[in-house]
Amino acid sequence: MSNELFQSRLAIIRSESEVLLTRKNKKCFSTNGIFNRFQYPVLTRSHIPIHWRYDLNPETNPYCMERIGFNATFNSGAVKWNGKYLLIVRVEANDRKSFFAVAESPNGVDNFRFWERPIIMPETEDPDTNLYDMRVTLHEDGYVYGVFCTERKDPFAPEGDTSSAVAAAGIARTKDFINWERLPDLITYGGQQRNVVLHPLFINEKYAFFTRPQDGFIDTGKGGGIAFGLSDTIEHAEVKQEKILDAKVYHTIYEVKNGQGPAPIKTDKGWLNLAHGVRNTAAGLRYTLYLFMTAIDDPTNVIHKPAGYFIGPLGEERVGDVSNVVFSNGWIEDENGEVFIYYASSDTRMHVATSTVDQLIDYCMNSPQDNFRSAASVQNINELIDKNLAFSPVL
Ligand code: BGC
Ligand code: BMA
Repeated sequence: MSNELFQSRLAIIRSESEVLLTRKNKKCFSTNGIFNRFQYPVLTRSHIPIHWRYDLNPETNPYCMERIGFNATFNSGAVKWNGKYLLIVRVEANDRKSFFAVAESPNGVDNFRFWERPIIMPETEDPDTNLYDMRVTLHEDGYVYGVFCTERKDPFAPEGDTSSAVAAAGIARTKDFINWERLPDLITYGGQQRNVVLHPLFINEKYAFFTRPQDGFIDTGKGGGIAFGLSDTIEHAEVKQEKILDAKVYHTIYEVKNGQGPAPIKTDKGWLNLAHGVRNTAAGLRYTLYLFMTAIDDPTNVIHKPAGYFIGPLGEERVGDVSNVVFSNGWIEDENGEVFIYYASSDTRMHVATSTVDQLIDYCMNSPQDNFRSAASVQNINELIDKNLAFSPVL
């Protein structure tokens, strides 16, 4: 086997990768004026480093073939760290296993590059089958925490059922995003847990978690809704009581289930919360993102909640491994008040949308709320029309 094939293939693979990794992203015009989308996704499976995929020795890989294939880069935690924008990406290989890896950008919108290796996340005594959807929290105790979903096969699944699983919240902490200390999984009493998020502050001197209790792995059952609860310690985290702060509701975008996105952003008007809501359709589940605000002195008291979704899957975002999904578990508030909202589309790729704290507050405080009936929605529209006609009768 000639070395030429290897060398020429590798040269093409390297130059195409460099073009992708250094491509500038462009902010798109925003008709809604609430946030701006960008022209390109910020991360795709083609961003995965070449040395994770190919054996680079022509002797042992004469055809220059991929030895390990990757399927998707999605649902990423986000944090600004030493002036760089970091995503803690859910990477999924062709074998369907997810793991975490850090990708870094100088400006938050393009030039994201993965660090040298994926994160080596320590296991507990009961090893995880799959890990995903990390929320990063810079806690006032001085640590950076990653809270994520850990999934294991349901030990009580009937014989032949190879799908039923148990989802729980895994907890790990770090000071450099390379070395992680794994702590015991969160104990709760409301069934299964996905979408658990650590609040950045001590509340009543305790660690505080957003949770999402549900009866089964897929079915929320009697549970469901974004909940909140306190734990005495983080080393053996246990939430004895979960209080629902944002329930699922019939005929809304969060009818079937919902969950907190990233840790909330503190503002002088209250906490900004980003969440996902799920409804069922004949074509399967549809995931959209919504925003709401809670009182500054009580993160469980919802004070503003615009009707409907904030970001829904649009155009190419609608298609992927799990189509018709947008999901977010990471955002970054910059020093100048700009907010980078990182969202994945259809369990396939990562995007960014930008806005500002002021715009997001304005959106939350001045958009009408859902009053849960068609007639009430029409009333919201008519109130806006009346206001506009009074202001400018010649419309
Ligand atoms: C998948 C998740 C999904 C969950 C519920 C898991 O096995 O990895 O992406 O959210 O199932 O459908
Ligand atoms: C889940 C989430 C995500 C995923 C979504 C759609 O319940 O936890 O991991 O994006 O389903 O498949």
